[in-house]
Amino acid sequence: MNTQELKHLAERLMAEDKGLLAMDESTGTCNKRFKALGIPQTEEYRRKYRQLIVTTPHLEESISGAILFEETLHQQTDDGQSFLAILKQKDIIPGIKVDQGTTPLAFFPGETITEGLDRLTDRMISYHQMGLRFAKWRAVIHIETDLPTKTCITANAFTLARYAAICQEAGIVPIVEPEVLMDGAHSLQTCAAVTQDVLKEVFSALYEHKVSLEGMILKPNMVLPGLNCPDQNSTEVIAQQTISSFLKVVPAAVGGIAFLSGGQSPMLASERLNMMQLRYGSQIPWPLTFSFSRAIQQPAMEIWKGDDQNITAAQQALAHRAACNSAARRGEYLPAS
Ligand code: 5MM
Repeated sequence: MNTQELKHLAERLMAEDKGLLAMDESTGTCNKRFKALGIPQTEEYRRKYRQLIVTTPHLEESISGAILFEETLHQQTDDGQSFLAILKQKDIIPGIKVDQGTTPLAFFPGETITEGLDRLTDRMISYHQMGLRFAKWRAVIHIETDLPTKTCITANAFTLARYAAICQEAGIVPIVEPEVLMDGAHSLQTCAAVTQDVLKEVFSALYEHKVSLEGMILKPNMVLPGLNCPDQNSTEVIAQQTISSFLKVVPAAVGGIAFLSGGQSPMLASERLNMMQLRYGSQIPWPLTFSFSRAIQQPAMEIWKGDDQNITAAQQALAHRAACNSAARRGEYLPAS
């Protein structure tokens, strides 16, 4: 493992004013989003959609890296350019989602474990040869009565750490994504407690597995009340609780923190990141940015709807949300824009 090279890569991914674009929806997730908008759920339409994204003008001004799904790696534009080549021309670092999704955790109803460690070393070596320089693995934690269990948290922390070590051995920066879901009626305080418990276990496992913290990026949820919680807290409180939670449990050496949006509206996700930068930007030890999927892509997908005539307008919407999040990273986002 070349720790200096990994650190340098993490620094490039966390470059000032920029963030990450998650465009790594698995086929099932992408098709679900297409179905809701009446877009045909075929490989060709997924290719057209990803072509729209990678050819968006000015995307590189706000985006330092793009997380891809396996299917996209081998796809090309209508005129035969590979998506990977287009991203590299724009100086957007290509990354890859390497987990293979979640499956029920045996004996723990309602909880899941993420799969994908089998032959991961070989896959990493070939991804590196293709020019991919970072990867992503998502673990999912549900909050319900009596959930999450310690067993679920520990099992997911272990697999995240195994994945991260395998990445670094192959010269790939791991994005470590333990997502505490927003689903449910739990309070902000519950989300804060669970998020801290999860991150404590994750960093303990990363330490045990000798993962270089400088050469990794954490992709966490913001600390939020559940979607059905009657008390929806203000942006100020969410920013304060999120930052104070991370200050307790995320080591200062970590290469960066890049939030997932998790189902927040695009505007709220930008507003909350903006507030964190505005109030706490000078006090936090890590670069703090975004790694959104829905909160960047959703408006563009809704405009596109699978129709070529809508490509330009959809690309403008995509570039706009990316620019809004870049502004939020600087603490300069204008709410409701
Ligand atoms: C939580 O999902 C990740 C971030 O996306 P949001 O900003 O929309 O929350 C996202 O990268 C996710 O991991 C990928 O879309 C892959 O998800 P699936 O469910 O397809 O494996």
